[in-house]
Amino acid sequence: MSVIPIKTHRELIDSRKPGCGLPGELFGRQDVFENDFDVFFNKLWILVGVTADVPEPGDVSTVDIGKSSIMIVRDDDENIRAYRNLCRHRGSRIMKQPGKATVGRLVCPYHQWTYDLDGSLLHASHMGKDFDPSCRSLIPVHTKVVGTHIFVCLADEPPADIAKLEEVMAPRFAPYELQRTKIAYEFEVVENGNWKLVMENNRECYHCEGTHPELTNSFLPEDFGFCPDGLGEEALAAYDTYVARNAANKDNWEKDGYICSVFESLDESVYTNFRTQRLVIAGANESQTMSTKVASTKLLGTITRRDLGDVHMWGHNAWTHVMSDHAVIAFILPIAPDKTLVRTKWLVHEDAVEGVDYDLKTLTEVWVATTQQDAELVQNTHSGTQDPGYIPGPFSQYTEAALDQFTRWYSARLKEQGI
Ligand code: 3BY
Ligand code: FES
Ligand code: FE
Repeated sequence: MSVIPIKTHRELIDSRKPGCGLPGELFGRQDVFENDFDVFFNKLWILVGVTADVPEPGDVSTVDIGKSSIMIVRDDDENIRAYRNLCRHRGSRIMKQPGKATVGRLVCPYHQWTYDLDGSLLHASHMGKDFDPSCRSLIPVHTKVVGTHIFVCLADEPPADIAKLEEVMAPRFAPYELQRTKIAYEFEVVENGNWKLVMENNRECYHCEGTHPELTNSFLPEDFGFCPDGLGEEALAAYDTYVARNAANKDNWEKDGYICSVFESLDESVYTNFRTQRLVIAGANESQTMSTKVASTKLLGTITRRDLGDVHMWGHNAWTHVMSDHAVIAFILPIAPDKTLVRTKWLVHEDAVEGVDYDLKTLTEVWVATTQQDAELVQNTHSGTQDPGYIPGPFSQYTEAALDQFTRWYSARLKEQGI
């Protein structure tokens, strides 16, 4: 009996036909998952939260990233810091489970070693006079806050090109004063699919028209590519109207100083993979709601006009939409080859009052529905890619070019690590 040799991770990547999807084993295999986790979640910058997770000094948000657990802390000087959730004594978790808490000090539940919010060890009993607490501070995690987004990097030497993301995004987010927001709602779903399928799904809107009735009320799939071939006159005229409307909006925004241009840092040489653009919203052009009008009448930051469209930002583990009245920020954390946690947070002005300035259902219904629909799409696709009969098909060069780009970036980042 002949035995088919098992392909390596690299052989599987290199077996991809140009312009087509990845072979199914890259979504299902445990060894591939572990390599992926190490390269894309342990070595690169990832989005893990927002400043409103820890609004006050002493607030702690604990996030599990694979086997690592981190504590995001607001210190007494209001700075955001992150530490490994690891006691420097015998390694107990300091915060026992993921989630949020408020503390005066960080106290290990095992032998009560007590740490200041700045990470220094303040108290450890029974350790004798030769014990030097200054060598036992909590292990810091590299942290970068851009707008309200909290990025961390678990590597010793984090990629320097997060500076580009900060340079491009900080002025785009500035008028919204995203640090003066509160979390109106959080939603978590474990999608039954590989993290790459979750991100691929997010990088195209080919599927939007057929699967996201709520989102396409306000979202324009054309923003993510359009193929004119084979369309009737009516559809072509509608596309021309869309192009003209976009151009008019962009001139109008730029005149008021709102940055609109596309910026992409997606090619094989970059570590911090991201894209941004100010997108036009359908209808009233205000917000991703069923009516396309604002969900919160208390606008963000110093904003006075409602029709600012949607500043979107993709990263390799996240997507964000910032509108005049609210922001939707989502990120993923892989759990297993076929399980990916997706966390979504809706931010409104810190003084906005539910029931007065906004209605929670109006605010959240579009992205709750969209996320549930996407979870089903990802589950179906993951399942299909694990079928022995699966043969990866071609990406649309019009609406799925970003997937090909993502796949090439994925390959390059692994190659650099010898995979
Ligand atoms: O959240 C997003 O931006 C992506 C991009 C296109 C479709 N999708 C909903
Ligand atoms: Fe934390 Fe002992 S393990 S105090
Ligand atoms: Fe979708």
